[in-house]
Amino acid sequence: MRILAIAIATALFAVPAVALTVSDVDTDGDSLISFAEMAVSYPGLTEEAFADVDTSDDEFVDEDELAAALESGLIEEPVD
Ligand SMILES: [Ca+2]
Repeated sequence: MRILAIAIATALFAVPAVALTVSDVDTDGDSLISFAEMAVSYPGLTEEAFADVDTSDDEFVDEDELAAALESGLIEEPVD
């Protein structure tokens, strides 16, 4: 059991790079991130950068777009 616990702890610490989810940024609970919501977590965010993350061009960033942007390094985990 001790080995299993260590393995789980290691796995948890191994994936902090893609830990940010839409629910962390979404403040109105619609499961989408608007520019205004994203700017709260990323104060320096420009509309151009937001448009790069919003690959479907619908003015909202969804879970897939957020994950893709984090994975490609387009955006980083907000530091707070
Ligand atoms: Ca979108």
